[in-house]
Amino acid sequence: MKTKFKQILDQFEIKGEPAKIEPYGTGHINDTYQVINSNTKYPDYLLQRINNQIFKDIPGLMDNIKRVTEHLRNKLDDIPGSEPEREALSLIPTKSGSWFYYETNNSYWRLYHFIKNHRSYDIVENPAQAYEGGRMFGKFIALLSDVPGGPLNETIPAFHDINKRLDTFYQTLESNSKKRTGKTKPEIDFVRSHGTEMGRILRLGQNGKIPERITHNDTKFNNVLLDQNDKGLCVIDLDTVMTGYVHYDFGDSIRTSANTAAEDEKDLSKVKMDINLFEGYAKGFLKETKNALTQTEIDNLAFSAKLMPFIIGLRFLTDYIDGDNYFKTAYPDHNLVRARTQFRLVDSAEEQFSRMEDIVRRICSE
Ligand code: ADP
Ligand code: GN1
Ligand code: MG
Repeated sequence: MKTKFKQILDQFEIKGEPAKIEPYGTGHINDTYQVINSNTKYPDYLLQRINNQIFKDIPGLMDNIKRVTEHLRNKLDDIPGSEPEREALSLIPTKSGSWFYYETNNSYWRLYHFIKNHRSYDIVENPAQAYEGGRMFGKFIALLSDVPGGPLNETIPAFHDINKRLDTFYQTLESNSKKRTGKTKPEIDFVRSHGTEMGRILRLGQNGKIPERITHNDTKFNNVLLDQNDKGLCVIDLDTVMTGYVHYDFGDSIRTSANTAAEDEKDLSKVKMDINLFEGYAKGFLKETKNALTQTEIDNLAFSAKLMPFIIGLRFLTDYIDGDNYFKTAYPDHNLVRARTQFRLVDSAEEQFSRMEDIVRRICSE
């Protein structure tokens, strides 16, 4: 193992001896590594270099994660049959008692227990998996409805604020500093023609028609781990847990849980909102949340399946035009490909909108 990683791991209260470290997962934001223990009786670990270009207040972010994981563990302790150590992330403290290690070269590191024997999917294969994802993200909101100690820190200001996202997009377009708009006319037109409609959830929130809740805000399907039987195990990637609307979590999940193709599928004929996957996800999510949600929240869930692919497509497109400064990319047009996929999903959700509304209504009346 490289001396650099040895030195970092040595800062944490780990058990056993790290034998191997490998890059891990397909996240777009942090640098993630699996740390294998030389002694199988001790845990493996998940080391992350937190992206401090994106997250400006790392102590505040880590304080959120500490509060949220502690609260989840306390709640799970009271649920018979739960395994709090596998069903909630657990941070390993540093030897000096902090939840992260600041390295002098402007790097912030954290360490979790690695949750063994999990499955993680970038594409959902069947409605039963979608159901489990929905159940897990729904339960996450339910369990976090009473986190003590006041509001969480806002780790990315205005994260899902559509007006701010549109403003940033138009400014980026205006400056066009990387001269990258040549191939994007259809996508720019798509933003222009859909932007106003997408303000609905934010307006409802600003007018006090829907409540703020603690939400996850990044409910991509690979941010929930399943077990070896495809049952929901643990919600991960807690960097964006903060105040939001339930629609952000429901819609962001649908864009991956009900998509028949990968988020960056180039062949748009494969990209579709699958109504059976939608139904599976909605059943799981609403099983855990429907008693707590208001009628207005429920009435707008189907709409969020259009909003979130739109917002995230808009962010991919903005990042493409801006020169790929935010999301990790594997090739030059990657963000543009992702944006096209998301906008295709918006269209597909639009085509099936009344069926989605019917499904939500039916589930809530059962
Ligand atoms: P990013 O913000 O870059 O998406 P994540 O926190 O989602 O980073 O982590 C990246 C990947 O690492 C996840 O998609 C998952 O596969 C894996 N992962 C994260 N935390 C754990 C954990 N505690 N145990 C096992 N795997 C994990
Ligand atoms: C990022 O961190 P990751 O890869 O799970 C992003 C989400 C996007 C997603 C698109 C903090 O999620 O908002 O929806 O990529 N996270 C952040 O795949 O911006
Ligand atoms: Mg992730």
